[in-house]
Amino acid sequence: MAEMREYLYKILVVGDLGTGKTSIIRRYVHNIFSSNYKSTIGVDFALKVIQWGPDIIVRLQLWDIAGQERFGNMTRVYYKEALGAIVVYDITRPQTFEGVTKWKKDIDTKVALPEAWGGGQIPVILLANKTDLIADGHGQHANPTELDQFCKENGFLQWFETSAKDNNNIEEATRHLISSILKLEEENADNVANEDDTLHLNTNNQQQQHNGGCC
Ligand code: G3D
Ligand code: MG
Repeated sequence: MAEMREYLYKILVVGDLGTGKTSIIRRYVHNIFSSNYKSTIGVDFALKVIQWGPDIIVRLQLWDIAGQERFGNMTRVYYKEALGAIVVYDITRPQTFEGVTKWKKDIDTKVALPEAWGGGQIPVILLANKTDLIADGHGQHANPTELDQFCKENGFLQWFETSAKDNNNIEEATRHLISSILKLEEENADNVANEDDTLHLNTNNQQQQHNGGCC
């Protein structure tokens, strides 16, 4: 039987205030959507444990900004050791799309892949959130050609339309991000100094969810 491998990945979730970052994380980790969630100032993180095939377990630590979005950037400490990121905008508020390039620049200037992986930009996906509101006449679907081009020019791995409310596409988007990190992991498996991607975090505040069962 193949040896079990476990990976812990820190993933940042950024984007302008009110775009749905916290709702996406809550939907993905706890499978709930609540419109009365009140955010606190600071940083929250949630852990999702994923059985990725028969011999790989991925522990995804999702970092959520709580309140500091209004400054438009985060400190280097927040970005430290992240291996992937999710940038969210709200399709009903075009100005939040303007924030997307700013957040991507913030990521690219403050964090890079581990030296052992050759450095370079961490994989980032783009989420066009709140698509459930299109049916109510708010916002519109993305133009795939335009958004493909935007992703290419700005170094995004891929874009996805999502709805935290309807639980649409969040799982798929996250799988895409994880598989790109795992690919890097495999490509660099022979490189030593892999301690770089091991996180040494205070786990006291972690909310842990094992695929449905609460612990
Ligand atoms: P943030 O963490 O990026 O600041 P939140 O954003 O997750 O707090 O969401 C901001 C508001 O948008 C919340 O509404 C939340 O319920 C709503 N929202 C988030 N995602 C979706 C979605 O996919 N569809 C719809 N319709 N609403 C969404 P309130 O009213 O609590 O401010
Ligand atoms: Mg929030």
